Amino acid sequence: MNKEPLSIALVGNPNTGKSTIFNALTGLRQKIANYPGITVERKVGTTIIGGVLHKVIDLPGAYSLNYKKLDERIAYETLIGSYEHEEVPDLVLVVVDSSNLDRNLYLASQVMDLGIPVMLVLNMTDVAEGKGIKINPDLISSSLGIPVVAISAKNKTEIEKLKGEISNFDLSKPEALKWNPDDSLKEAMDLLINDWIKLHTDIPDRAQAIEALRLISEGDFKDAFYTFEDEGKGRATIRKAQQIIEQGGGNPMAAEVLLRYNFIGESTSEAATHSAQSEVSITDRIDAFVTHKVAGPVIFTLVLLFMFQAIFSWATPFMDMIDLLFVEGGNWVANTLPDGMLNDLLVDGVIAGLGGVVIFLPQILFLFFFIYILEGTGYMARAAFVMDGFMTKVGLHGRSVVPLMSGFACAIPGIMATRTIENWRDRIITIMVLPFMACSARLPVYALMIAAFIPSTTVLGIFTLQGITFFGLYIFGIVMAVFAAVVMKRIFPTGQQTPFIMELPAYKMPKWSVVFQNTAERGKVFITEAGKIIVAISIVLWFLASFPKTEMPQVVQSESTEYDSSFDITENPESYQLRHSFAGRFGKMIEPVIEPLGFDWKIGIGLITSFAAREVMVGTLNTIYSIEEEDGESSTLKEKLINDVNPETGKPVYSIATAISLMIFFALAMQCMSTIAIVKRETNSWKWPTAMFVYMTALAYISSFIAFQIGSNL
Ligand SMILES: Nc1nc2c(ncn2[C@@H]2O[C@H](COP(=O)(O)OP(=O)(O)OP(=O)(O)O)[C@@H](O)[C@H]2O)c(=O)[nH]1
Ligand SMILES: [Mg+2]
Repeated sequence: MNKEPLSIALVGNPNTGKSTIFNALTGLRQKIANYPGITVERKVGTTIIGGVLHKVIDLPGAYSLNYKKLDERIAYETLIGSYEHEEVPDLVLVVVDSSNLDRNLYLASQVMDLGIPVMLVLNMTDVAEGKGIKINPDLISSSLGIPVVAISAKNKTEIEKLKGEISNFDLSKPEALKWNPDDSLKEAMDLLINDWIKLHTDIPDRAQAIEALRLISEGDFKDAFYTFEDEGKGRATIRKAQQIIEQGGGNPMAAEVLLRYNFIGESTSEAATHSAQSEVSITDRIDAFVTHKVAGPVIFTLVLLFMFQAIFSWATPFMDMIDLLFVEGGNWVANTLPDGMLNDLLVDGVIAGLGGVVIFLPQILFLFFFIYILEGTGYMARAAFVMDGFMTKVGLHGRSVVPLMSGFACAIPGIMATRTIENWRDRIITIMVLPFMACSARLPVYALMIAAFIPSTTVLGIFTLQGITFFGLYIFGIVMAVFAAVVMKRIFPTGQQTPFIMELPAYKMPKWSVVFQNTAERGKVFITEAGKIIVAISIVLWFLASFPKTEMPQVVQSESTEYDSSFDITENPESYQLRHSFAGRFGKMIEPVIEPLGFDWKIGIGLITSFAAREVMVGTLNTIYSIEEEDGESSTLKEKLINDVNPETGKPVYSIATAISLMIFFALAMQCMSTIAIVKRETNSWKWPTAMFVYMTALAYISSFIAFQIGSNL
């Protein structure tokens, strides 16, 4: 029994179930999905086994310790003990996909070289069984010389079995290098370790062999954990080590790989047997169609079209219910509380602001529900595969597809997911164009404008004009992202093109508990996070829009010298008050700037507040229009927008041209502080977020200007 608290790291190839095991052990909810490259950060949790509290570290997937990408590097640094000077883990669980043993064991054999206690977790035994693969864990264990446990992480009792193995694990230090490097490789490794690694890093002794092998096959170092006093000498030493191998008749890039595969082959040839059924798997049969050159992109487009049409129409009944709830709730509060400031603040400020946004919860939930299904089934990886050729042409990369698709939910996880892109130039371009993807925060604005101003005519039997406009806005975002990428590709010198290799995972039934929990989680985040900002902004806004109190002049005053030229006898006192409030004056001040886009000062106020977060726009409009509304009347925001009349011209404030111009502005402008912050963090400089803000917002202004000028002159 292990009585000491351990730090246990989970490593393995991408998509092998590390995070699933992590979640089962710790009770946390790391994101999991059926495609490689979900986890891009370390996550730490704890688990109690036999009364002892152990630390568990979930790591991004890696194919090998010779890392190429930022996410793989995090795994490597953790294992060699150079991650923020943290200790090397006490125990490593190498999680492998049992249905794909050979390739998975490559990494396992590298990890074994680190001299850390290793346990092999053969996961997805259920999948392997389905494929007719039989594995003998004991045989693998005896030939590799490490404990092996076979489980399916979906099964609770098997997780308990894993815990039992951890608890009984023998932690004595294993011998290093079970495979035999040949003489020249050994000599080259010694040279690098003694003349370079020991002198210039604090990598512990037992991890030095692995670092030496990495340097030999890479031929260079490009990383943070070296002290670079003597870079030239480092390169020379690596070169010398490579020459030793070349003189022995080997190839420095392949020497380790070949020897290692021999070792794995010998150890496992008997351990896994395939039953002789060579029938084409279901996955292959589906893929013949889904990844087809022509059918693939068509299916991809249809999937998106269906998804956005469904979001739009399925959510409507729920949205009507929420709407009713808030309108009635507002009325109830208005009639129950005594008249006065608190009443106004609650009804016109908080309830109106919040209601304006909560109403979009059903659409947000449907959006995430579909995204989690696409991720859980494994379709996401197909989307990347199908779009790779196109992506490369426009200056992106196959690996950009998944981050871009995540951008439909929110730019922030999308930007994090770009860590799986190897090439810095590809990565930065993907980050810079990603916020064009229509994120869920834009959804409320789009939905409001469409519901109010686009007719709900049926098209082609199942689609509606509203649904198609909605889909069109998503396509517009994609087109702009592509266009921006093409331009940026010209600006930035082309780096070396890295080939696109992404495994297509087997199709799986999504784990429904994961889909529902995650969807609910996102709904909660939307309500609480957006709710917080919106309540705060609503209160401030209510104040700014309600003060200073101004009395509307009486009609008889019209002959007096105090005649207010902007005064209009059809205007009600509430709207007069609003125009003369702080917010109204401010809106009026910026009106000249936004007027050419078709926006009045009320929209202007909304634009300003929405630079904090886009969805705040709707709450702001709701607050403003509620304040303006005559007491006693109450209608939905949609109706208020349709009926709003400009007192100076007597025409409706919103025309279709205004609505379209506004949607275009929201499609293109960089109105999200959190995105700016994450881009700063991921690129480590203010240069990129600043450039992003300027170019996106300028593009938004110009495009809305053109759209409105054309639209209103038709
Ligand atoms: N059938 C089956 N599916 C599993 C099992 N373990 C995990 N999965 C599924 O496999 C997929 C990948 O699981 P993750 O836990 O995200 O894998 P990961 O290793 O963390 O992936 P990366 O973070 O991308 O490296 C998900 O769809 C899981 O639901 C298992 O034992 N059996
Ligand atoms: Mg993971």
